[in-house]
Amino acid sequence: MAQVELNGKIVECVRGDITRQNDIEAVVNAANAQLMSGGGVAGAIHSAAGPRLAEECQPMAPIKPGEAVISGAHNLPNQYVIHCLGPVYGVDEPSDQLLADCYRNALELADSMGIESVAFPAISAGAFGYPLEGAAEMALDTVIGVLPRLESVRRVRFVLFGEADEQAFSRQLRSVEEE
Ligand code: AR6
Repeated sequence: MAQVELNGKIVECVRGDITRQNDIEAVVNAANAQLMSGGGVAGAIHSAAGPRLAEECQPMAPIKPGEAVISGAHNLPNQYVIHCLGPVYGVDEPSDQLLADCYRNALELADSMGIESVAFPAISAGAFGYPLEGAAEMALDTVIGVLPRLESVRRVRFVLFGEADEQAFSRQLRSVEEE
């Protein structure tokens, strides 16, 4: 685990399951364009939230790469789910900009709703094939760039499923701290 405080706001990287972040107001889904269940994060979030999540999301679909939309969290232990469609690496171009758009749009949406804490998975780093180190760098750089101008968001947590993911994100966060 790695944690830094930047002007009173916390950014942290932990190993865990995005569906078990009980102390976080909004969790982010690495969604598909149709906002339906799927594999990975989307499968875990929809099965923990229950079928009413897909029902609520249906009118907002389809979404485009880089876009973020918000719904209730239903049976998840959170208040909201923010659904982001990450880029398919090497297909949705420019992938780096579209991945940055996901993090920025999700945080700005959370802030516009007065949300104080947001947990992200490693968007696009699973089925969508984004290389881990690049995904970690883009995620941390974007969040740390956006956070100072947000009014309500005070805590951003990255929840990493695997050990290699947790290490890559934590390393990236520590490198920010050292600057
Ligand atoms: N909690 C936290 N992280 C997780 C979890 C979990 N429960 N499960 C997987 N991960 P992915 P993408 C990690 O594939 O690349 C879906 O099928 C995983 O190890 O969920 O944006 C959708 O329907 C990886 O590091 O998201 C879309 O079609 C990261 O979360 C497509 O996959 C993201 O993996 C989206 O692909």
